[in-house]
Amino acid sequence: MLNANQLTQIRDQLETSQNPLFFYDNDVDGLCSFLILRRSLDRGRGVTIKSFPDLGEQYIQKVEELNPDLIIVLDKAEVSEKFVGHAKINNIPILWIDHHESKTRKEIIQQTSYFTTFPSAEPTSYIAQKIFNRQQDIWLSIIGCIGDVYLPDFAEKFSKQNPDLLPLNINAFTALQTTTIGKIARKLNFGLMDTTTNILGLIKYLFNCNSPYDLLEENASTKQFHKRSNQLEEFFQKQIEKAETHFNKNSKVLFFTYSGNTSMSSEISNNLAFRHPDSLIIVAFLRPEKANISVRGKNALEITRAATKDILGATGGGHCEATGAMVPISDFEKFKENIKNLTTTQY
Ligand SMILES: [Mn+2]
Repeated sequence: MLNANQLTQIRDQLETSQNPLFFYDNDVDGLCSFLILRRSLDRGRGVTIKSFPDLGEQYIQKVEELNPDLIIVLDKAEVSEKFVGHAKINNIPILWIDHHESKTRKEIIQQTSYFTTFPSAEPTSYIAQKIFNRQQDIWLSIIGCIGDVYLPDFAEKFSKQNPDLLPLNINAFTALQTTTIGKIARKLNFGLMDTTTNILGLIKYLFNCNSPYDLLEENASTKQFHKRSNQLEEFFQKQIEKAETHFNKNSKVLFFTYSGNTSMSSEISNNLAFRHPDSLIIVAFLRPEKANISVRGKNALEITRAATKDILGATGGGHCEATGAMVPISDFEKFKENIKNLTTTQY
């Protein structure tokens, strides 16, 4: 975890800024980090990052449009060189807070104020909470952390006050699949899979929410969020059912592919990993051009790296037991073959 001095440095940079512009990863940890900092500062604009694997150069346009005096990058492992270069030329400092291993070149990272909890890898919404330590934001940090399968140190206190949302003595993995907080985390991930206008509506509402109940409540402001997240929850449950009926129960590797309008490999793989804790889970969303892949289980990172190593244009990375990868569809069979070879020989 970052030390007190680092947290103070971050806080000072944020408080000095008059017009901060936040770029945050398009998931619940990224979203909650942004919300916590935005609520604490009471100023700044936010943009979800939809490019992968890096914060792409297409976001330079947003910087030019909004003319910030500070750029904050949250929960993103990579930032493109052109993006950093543009900020440098325009004298806009970049404050980059993350918890993933980064492959961005050192010389590029050094042009930013870079703070990472890697390799202990506490989520960004945990770091965000520790910067301002506001009691009224703890629930947001809990949701972001559970979404990233991490149980923060303030969870116990939260559980004592809200046993119906997060029971005491539960691990993060189980919490994500079985508790109300876990359900909210997944619903928020689904809520982010919507149009920009609808996401903006949700975020505006979240600026002023006081508790998870404000989000669970059905009202004019949450109507679209519930509609979208229920629709995707239904699709999600269907994929889980499909996966369960297709699996070869004797295999240690559970491979599941699906397609459709929405990629939710991360959510599906988390759920399947919870149901099959001793298996290696590989979930792939097949698109015309490429496959979005999530891997869960022991040695997931090693296996992901090894399986994408000899595939041109493939990217992959993440945490020890939870990774994401992208493979050109033309090489998807090769990826499958690599996994097969790796899991029969080495693991
Ligand atoms: Mn994260």
